[in-house]
Amino acid sequence: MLDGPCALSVEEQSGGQGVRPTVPTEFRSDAASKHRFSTDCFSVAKKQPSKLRVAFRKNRGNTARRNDITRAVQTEGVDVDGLDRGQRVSGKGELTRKRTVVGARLEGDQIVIDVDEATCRRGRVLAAIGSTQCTVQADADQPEPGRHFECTVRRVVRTVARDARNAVVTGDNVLFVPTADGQGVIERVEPRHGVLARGHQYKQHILVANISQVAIVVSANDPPLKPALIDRFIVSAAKGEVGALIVLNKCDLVDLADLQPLIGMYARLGYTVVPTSVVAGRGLAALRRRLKGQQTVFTGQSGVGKSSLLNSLQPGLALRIGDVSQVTHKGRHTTRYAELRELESGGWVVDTPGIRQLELWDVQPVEVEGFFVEFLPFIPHCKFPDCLHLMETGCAVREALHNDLISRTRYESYLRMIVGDE
Ligand SMILES: Nc1nc2c(ncn2[C@@H]2O[C@H](COP(=O)(O)OP(=O)(O)OP(=O)(O)O)[C@@H](O)[C@H]2O)c(=O)[nH]1
Ligand SMILES: [Mg+2]
Ligand SMILES: [Zn+2]
Repeated sequence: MLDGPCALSVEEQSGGQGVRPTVPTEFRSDAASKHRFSTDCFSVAKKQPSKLRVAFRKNRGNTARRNDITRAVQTEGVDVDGLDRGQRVSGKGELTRKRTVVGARLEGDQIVIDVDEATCRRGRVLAAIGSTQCTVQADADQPEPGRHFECTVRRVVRTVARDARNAVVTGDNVLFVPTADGQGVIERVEPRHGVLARGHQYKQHILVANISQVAIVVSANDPPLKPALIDRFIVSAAKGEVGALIVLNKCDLVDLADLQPLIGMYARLGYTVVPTSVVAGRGLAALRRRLKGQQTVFTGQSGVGKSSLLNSLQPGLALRIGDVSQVTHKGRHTTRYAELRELESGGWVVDTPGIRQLELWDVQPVEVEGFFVEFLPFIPHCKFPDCLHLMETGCAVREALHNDLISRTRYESYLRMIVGDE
């Protein structure tokens, strides 16, 4: 469970008139805000600034020591009492370093760089390797529609990103300038809507941007089914404010009757479960229908068949497929980076590398309950308003669990997210 540090703050520079920081959502009193995003960075209310002061992480030179809290306190008097688990003290020159970016404005909490749009083309990032090498597909209404360009990224695009790693990600809508034949430079990343992110080494890692739903792919067997991972993905999708769909692949390996309790449980909670088998050609038409007109990211453990499913849906995709180790029953991490593809039947899909464990990003313990839809009717009946449904007396959620109104598997998933499972 991580609470991400804010690496970026933005100050108004253009005369200071008519601008005030809005109150971050965690300080608002309305009840609904409890289950919504908490935003680290202030947004500007009225006039858009022409210049921004950006406090940025160094993206060149030596990185400041990140873990030497003692030294930081001695030299800079950093307030360590205010730190919680997700935060890190950084040495001088990191969070304090600011740079003026001329010609940029804010949209919500996202910085948009002003560019000469007449000289740029619009496109979508199909794949981003290390945020510096990206394949961009020109949009349908642009010159050379559908053409792929191998693009580098303008340094300012990395500077205004909270973390250079997330400067350009798969799925981004970008403005780029073609340079040599089939090459170009990305000049701007448009504000993102719907992202799938995870925590990685105490930082947010955005896996993919501009998606409308997550297809959580699990296999009925080989590798074995892990319901806890499904629940983590459900929370992650809800946090990213995108829909979730459960794809239960490799149904040819089991008797589907054995999985009915699981399918029924998620169906009762309102999630669509699509049983599929690439081998038997089962469920593919149903899956295709669910993808039509959507921006879907396929995610799940390695070896569950994400790439195989996508290839079966559209054979021309030719995504690489690996086998599952007969010794460890784990996949071999065949897909190495997120790849976006346009479907002929309408919609876009993203194949992603298999993951071992999903670390949730920026999800506070108090908000996890809000992502478990079956808890919601009981939460107002808990004796204590800040009940975390662990051992508190008068907990209506635990009472519902004892009365079989909440499934034990789901409650255990909730517990793991609150107290950790290591
Ligand atoms: N029996 C069976 N095997 C399948 C099915 N779908 C995929 N496989 C096999 O599962 C293995 C892994 O498939 P991939 O498509 O590479 O899995 P992935 O989820 O993309 O894995 P990563 O790229 O490593 O994350 C391959 O040997 C596939 O042939 C299925 O429906 N039934
Ligand atoms: Mg794959
Ligand atoms: Zn409770």
